[in-house]
Amino acid sequence: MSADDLKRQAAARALELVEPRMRLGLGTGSTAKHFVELLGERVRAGLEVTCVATSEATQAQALAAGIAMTTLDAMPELDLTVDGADELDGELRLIKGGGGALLREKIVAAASGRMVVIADDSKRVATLGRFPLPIEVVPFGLGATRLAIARVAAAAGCHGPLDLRRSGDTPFVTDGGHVILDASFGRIPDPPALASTLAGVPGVVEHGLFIGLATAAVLAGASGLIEMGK
Ligand code: ABF
Repeated sequence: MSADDLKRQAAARALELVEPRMRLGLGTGSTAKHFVELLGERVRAGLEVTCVATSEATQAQALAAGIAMTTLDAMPELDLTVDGADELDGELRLIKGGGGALLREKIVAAASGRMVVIADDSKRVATLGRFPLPIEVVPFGLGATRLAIARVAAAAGCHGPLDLRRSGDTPFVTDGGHVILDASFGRIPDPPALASTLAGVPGVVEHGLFIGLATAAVLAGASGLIEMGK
């Protein structure tokens, strides 16, 4: 079975958690895309839900699929968000932001009663950090912000290059108009410590460590579905 088939399986399982009239957060990325596609089929068959997207790309996909969309301003509390992840550990701590949508993804997840992660089982790791940690920063003062991040990260036991993400010849720009530094730490020994120290650096808008946000995960692998959390 291909990685894409596994992603679709995880998405299909998460769809079973959706109930009529739920307020949903829709994630971003190739796995979340399957979820939106499958949700669209249910909506066209009569399911009533109202959704908020975590990116412009997901918003466009959901609208095209006929899903009723609103904003987090109009609907600031959500029942359930279903989103992908770049890595997760045994405590449902995540690295997200490989697709560049971490800021909206975190705001939407934090506004949700439940957040279910859908992924293929290659995303599960013993220790977070193999996937470069995305850190969204304002473009002003990028050099100073990068230095400050390197200092606080080293104090939290994390060392490695902080690469400015690019899109072709120019820096990648997020939906919020910021840029992303990808931190190749290799391992993050204490994710909560790093998360709180990064949040205190001026110029850092958000980082891709999601701690205490995911309530469950559905991971699809060759031997079937693994469900974590509640
Ligand atoms: C989003 O999509 C991100 O936070 C994460 O970077 C990515 C996972 O992508 P995929 O499902 O394509 O592996 O959820």
